[in-house]
Amino acid sequence: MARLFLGLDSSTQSLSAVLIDLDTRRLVGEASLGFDAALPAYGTRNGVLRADDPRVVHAPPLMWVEALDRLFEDLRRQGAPLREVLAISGSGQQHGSVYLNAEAERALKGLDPSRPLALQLAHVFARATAPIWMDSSTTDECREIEAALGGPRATAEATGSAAFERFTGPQVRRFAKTQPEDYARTARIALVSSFMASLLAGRLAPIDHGDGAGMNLMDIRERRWHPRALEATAPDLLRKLSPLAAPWAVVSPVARYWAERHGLNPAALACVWSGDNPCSVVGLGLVRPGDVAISLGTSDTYFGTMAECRTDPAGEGHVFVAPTGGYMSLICFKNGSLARERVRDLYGLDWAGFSSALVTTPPGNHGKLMLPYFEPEIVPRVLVPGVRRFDLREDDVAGNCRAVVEAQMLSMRRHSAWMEVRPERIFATGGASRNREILQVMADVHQCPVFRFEVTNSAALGAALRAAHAWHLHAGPPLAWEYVVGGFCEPVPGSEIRPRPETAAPYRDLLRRLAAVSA
Ligand code: ADP
Ligand code: XUL
Repeated sequence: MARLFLGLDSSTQSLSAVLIDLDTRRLVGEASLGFDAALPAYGTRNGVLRADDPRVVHAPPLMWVEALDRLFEDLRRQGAPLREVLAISGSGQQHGSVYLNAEAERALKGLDPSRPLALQLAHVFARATAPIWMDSSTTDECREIEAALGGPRATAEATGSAAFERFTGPQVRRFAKTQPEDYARTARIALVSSFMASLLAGRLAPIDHGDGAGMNLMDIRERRWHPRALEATAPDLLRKLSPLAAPWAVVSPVARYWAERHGLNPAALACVWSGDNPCSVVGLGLVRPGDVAISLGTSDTYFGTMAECRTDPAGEGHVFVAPTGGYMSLICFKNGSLARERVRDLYGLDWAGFSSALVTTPPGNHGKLMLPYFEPEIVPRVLVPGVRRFDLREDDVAGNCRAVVEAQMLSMRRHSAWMEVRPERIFATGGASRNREILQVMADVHQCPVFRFEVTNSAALGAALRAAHAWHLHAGPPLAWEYVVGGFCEPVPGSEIRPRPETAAPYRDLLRRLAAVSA
C-alpha cells in the first residue's frame, strides 16, 4: 500500500487538493473547485462578497464548508486512493477570521456521515460572513492598536508586523466595536486555516504559529498570545481564541464523518493547517535559513528565511513563523511587473527589446538611477506616486530599462537588510522570472545564485509536505526537511544564473546612492 499525504489549499477563489506519494516523489492526484462556478448559491464573485463600502471584503464560511465536502466527492469520483492517505494538512488564505458560536464545538464533534456537512454546520456561526485579507476597513483600529502598543515599530517588534488593515487583530477589534452583541456571543474566533482544520478533525483545532503570526496578536518570539496585544484589541479575547500550536502539530485522527462518508482511513491524521505564505515557502523548497524566493508577478514579493527572529524597524515587512520552525519574512513591493511594463511601453518595446537594453548597458548603469513609483508603493511606503530620475535622461531608452530593474532589485536588498541574513540561494518565480536578463540583475545585485522555479500550486504542495513531515514526527522516525522537499521542489534544469563578482562594487555604490536619494 502506498503512503500518501494530502495537502489542501483554501484560497480566495478556490479550494484545491494535491495528493503526493512521498516514497516515489510523485503527485498522484489533484482536484480543484472554483467557488463562483461550483457554488453559485453563495453569490460570490472571485470568491468574495463586496459591500457598498469598497473597503469591506468578506466571504461566506459556509461556502468553504460545502466546498470541502464537494472536493472530497470529486477526489472519490476520480478514484483517488483516499484510504491510503496517512495524514492531511492544509493552507488557508491568511488573516481571514471565522466567528463561531457556542454550538460549534458540539456540532463538530457530532458530525453525522449520512448528511451533508453544510446542512449540519449552518447554525454554528456568530457572524455569517468572514472578513478576509482583501478587507481594508480597519485603519482606525490599526492606529488604536499601535497607539496602545507604543507605535508601529513596537507593534512589529511584539507581533512580527505593524498593524495592518487585513490582519486579524484589527478586524476583530472592528467587529467588537461595531457589533458588540455578535462579538459577545462569539465563543471562538478561528482563522481560515484553523477553521478548515477543525472540519477535518471534528473538533476545534489550534492556530499554528505560522498563521498566528498574521494576526497582530501573537508574541512573535515567545509564540504565545501577547497579553497586551489582546488587551489592546478587544475585551475577553483570550477566551475566544484557540490555543496556539507548532506548525507540525497533529490535531487528532480525522473525524468519523470523513472516513464513513468519503472513504478516508479512520486512522489518517488531521494536522494543523497554516497560512498560504508559510505553506508556499515549504512548497518552493525554502527550508534552509538563507533561502530566499522572489516572485516577480503583478507585484514583486520577497520571501526570506531566517533562523533568528528579527523584525522590520520600518514596520513595512512581515515576519511569520515558518513551517520548519524558523522564521520567514514576507515583503511586498507593489510596483513590480507594473513598473517594468510601464517603462517597456513608454519606449514602445516588447520584452525582447527590453531584455536587449539590459544586455547592452553595464551593471551600475554609470550611476544613473530611477525611483520607479508609478503607483503608490507599500515598501518603502510611498503614498503619492511619482517617477524620479537621477543623472538619467528620459530619452535614454536602454538606460531607463536598466534603471527600473536595478532600482527594484536594489530596493529589495535595502528593504530586506533588517533580516540580517545574506541570501545564499534565490528561487525566482512569477511571470517575469522567465526573463533571464532580469534574473541576471537579481543575481548581481544580491551577489547570489538565482534559480528559476515553475510553480503552480506551491501552497497545496507545501501543505502536503507539511502533512508528511508531521506524520513522520508523530509515527517516527522524523525526517529532515531537506529530505521531505527533495524531488518535489526542484528548479528548472539549467536555470541557474551566477552572480558576477565584478558587479559587487558598482552595486554597493549604487545602493549608497539609492539610500541617499530616498532619505
Ligand atoms: P500574477 O502576480 O498576476 O500571478 P504573473 O506571475 O503571472 O502575475 O506575472 C505576470 C507578469 O509577468 C506580467 O504582468 C508581465 O509583466 C510579466 N512578464 C511576462 N513575460 C515577461 C518577460 N519575458 N519579461 C518580463 N516580464 C514578463
Ligand atoms: C499575506 C496576504 C495574502 C493572503 C492571501 O499577508 O495577505 O497573501 O495570504 O493569499
